[in-house]
Amino acid sequence: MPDSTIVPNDLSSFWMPFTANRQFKKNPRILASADRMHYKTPEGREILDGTAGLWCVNAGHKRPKIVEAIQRQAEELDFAPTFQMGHPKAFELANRLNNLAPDGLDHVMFTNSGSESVETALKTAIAYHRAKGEGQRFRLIGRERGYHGVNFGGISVGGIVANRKMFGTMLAGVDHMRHTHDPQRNAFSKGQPEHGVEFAEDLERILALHDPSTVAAVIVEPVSGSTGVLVPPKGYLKRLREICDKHNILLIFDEVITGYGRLGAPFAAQYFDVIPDMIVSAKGLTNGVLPMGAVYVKNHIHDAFMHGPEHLIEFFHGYTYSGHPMACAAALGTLDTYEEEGLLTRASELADYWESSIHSLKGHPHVIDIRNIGLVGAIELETIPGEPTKRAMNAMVKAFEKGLLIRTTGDIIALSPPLIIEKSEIDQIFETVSGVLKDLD
Ligand code: PXG
Repeated sequence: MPDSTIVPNDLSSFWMPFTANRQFKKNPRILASADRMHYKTPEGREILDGTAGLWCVNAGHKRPKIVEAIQRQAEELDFAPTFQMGHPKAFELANRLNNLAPDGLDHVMFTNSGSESVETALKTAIAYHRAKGEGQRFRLIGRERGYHGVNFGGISVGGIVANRKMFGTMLAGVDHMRHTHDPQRNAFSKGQPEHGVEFAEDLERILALHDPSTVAAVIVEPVSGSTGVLVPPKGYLKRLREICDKHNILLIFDEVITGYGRLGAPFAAQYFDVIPDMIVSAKGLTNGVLPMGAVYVKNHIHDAFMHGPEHLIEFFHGYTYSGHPMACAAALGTLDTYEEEGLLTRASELADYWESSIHSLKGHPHVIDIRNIGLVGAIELETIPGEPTKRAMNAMVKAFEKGLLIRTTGDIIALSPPLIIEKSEIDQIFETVSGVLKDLD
């Protein structure tokens, strides 16, 4: 019997994540259904998806291959353990992903989110050095303005102040490089900024302080997403790779946003031609349809654990739902869709059009910087004095009223549409944003 005390549309019980709950619940924005490039509100109003959901729906919504794969899987095998057991799709998926990842990262661990993928990679890095007899390498180095999810390891190496300040001491043994944002020299850069390769030398400064022999890994987003789309200066990632190599430190790329085609290659590692020791991923792996993450690991890291008596577990880590059959089915349907439609490279075909479209907003009211790479873009607005985040938040609400979904962080508008977007829809995004900016206080 239904509980008569439950009111179906009461919004109070759900404490919403990363949301201004009181403001939202006074004036909710509800997405009730979705198809390809569009959401629909309960009243049937169409909303163009300018953000691929939360940077995850790379193939667009309600894609038949993915829907069918999930339906079939639910009938065939709902759940199977992957601790000391296996099921076919987990191995099939790992092998398919192997072909996508850069050469040499031939092993993959499954998780259920980007945050879990980050924790998995950080733990693997520390355990790897210990397995090699270098247990003194325990330090982890992240970067200011980095986002690596919300778990304790991730916020420790992360550098977004609001995500850290409420949560006490976090992990010990963590340090941060400076971020690469330099609007004085690089404002309105198209693609990778010219200036800033020398920011990589900040890693050497930190290593000199702690001694390189104490450092296990460096983790960075190749392009920082959540902090407002910070594109790496030319040469910067290559230099980080060189410094890590020189000191036997693992380099981890957090590709939760850049993975699965966002820049025009399967991974940013290939796009920038800089190969890390581990790649952290999630989001686009299943097109956002079911929760799943994957961590790609270089062979020598995997192999370092494959010693000792064969009846013993090699690595004490994993989740109940690592390689969940439903998520594997969704990921396989997603890979089929990406491959059939060439979506993992489509961003490279649209990148020039995207770039000139977003930069046409230069000169609009409040715009102090525009940044882009692949099918990602950011428009930074001048902050209303004393009221940070308000101007961009108002832009988001106005855009939604005009039928466009955008993301904001601080006073930055971030855009990252599904990779199936057409040029006419790119036009629509920027016409709408243009109207919103002209309308803003
Ligand atoms: N690493 C990176 C680089 C991310 O962008 C995570 C880890 C964590 O993933 P999960 O699946 O645990 O959320 C992320 C997530 C935004 C936005 O609008 C970005 C994320 C999540 C929600 C919103 O910037 N990134």
